[in-house]
Amino acid sequence: MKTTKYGVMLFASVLAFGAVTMNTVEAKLPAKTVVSDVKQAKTIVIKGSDAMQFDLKEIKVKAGQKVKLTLTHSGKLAKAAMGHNWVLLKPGVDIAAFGSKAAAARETEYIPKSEEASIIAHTKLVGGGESDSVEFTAPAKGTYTYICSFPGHYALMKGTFIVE
Ligand SMILES: [Cu+2]
Repeated sequence: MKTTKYGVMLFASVLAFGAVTMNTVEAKLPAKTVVSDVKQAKTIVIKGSDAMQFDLKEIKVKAGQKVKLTLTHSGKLAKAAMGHNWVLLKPGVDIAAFGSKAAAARETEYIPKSEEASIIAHTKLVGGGESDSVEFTAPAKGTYTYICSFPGHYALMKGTFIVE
C-alpha cells in the first residue's frame, strides 16, 4: 500500500514539473491556472554555441515569477577562447558602454564590479560542455535585454527578456 501511494505522488510531481517547463502547455491553460503559475518556478534552458550564438533570442516570464535559468555551452571551445555567460541588464543600460567595461573585467569573468547596479541576474562564465544556473525573481513588467559579456560577444549574443 505504502509503495503505491509514493508511486502516485512521484508520478504527480513529475507531471507538475513537466507543466512548469513546457511553455506551450502553459499558454493553453485557462487563465485561472496561469495566475497560480506565477508562484511556480519557471525553468529556462538557454544554450551558447562555439558559433557565438544563443539558441534563444527571446524569453518570456511573468512579473514576480521565480525563474531558474540554466546556461549550457553546447560547443567544445575552452572558456578562455569562447566563454559564455548570461547577463540580464536593467532597463536603460547602455549596452555598448556596459560591454566595453565588461571586456576589461577579465579578473571577475567579465562581470564589471563598477556595473553591478546595472545587472538583475547573471550566470558564471562557462566553457564548452559546461553549465551554470541562476535563480532570481522576475522583475516588473517590461522588456529587458540579456547578453553574453565575454569580450566582443554581445553584438551577436543578445536577446529580449519579456516580463508580462
Ligand atoms: Cu559568449
